[in-house]
Amino acid sequence: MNSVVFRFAAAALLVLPLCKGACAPTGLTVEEKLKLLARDNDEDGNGVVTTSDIAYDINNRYDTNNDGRVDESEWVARWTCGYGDTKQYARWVWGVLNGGASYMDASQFAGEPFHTGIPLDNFIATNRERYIKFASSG
Ligand SMILES: [Ca+2]
Ligand SMILES: [Ca+2]
Repeated sequence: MNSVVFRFAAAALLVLPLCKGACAPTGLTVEEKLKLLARDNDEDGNGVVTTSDIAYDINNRYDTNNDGRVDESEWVARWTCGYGDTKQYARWVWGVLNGGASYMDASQFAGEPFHTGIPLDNFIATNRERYIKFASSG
């Protein structure tokens, strides 16, 4: 193997775990979690959460077995690792968003409001309300 290819392969091995494996610290405040959610759900940074932002997030941060869809265990793994949330909260959000279905995939986010895009402030406000609602549900 020539040294350029070797260095590229070595760099890829270093970066890969950071893409799917690096976890947020536990004990983040809600506002800190919301900043991470904003970053992860507006991949292109244009201030709007769109179908393509969500597809990127699902494919690169949730679908760890690369079968094109997200199951509850992948969802829970992402929320506990990515945001330091509890499994209980992750499962609750899964239920809120997925309505009892077994899988989630990017096609579910192809229509409105994601087609036009959700302003990031609204997206964050919705997620803030979920944290508050869950905390108050005991
Ligand atoms: Ca965007
Ligand atoms: Ca999957």
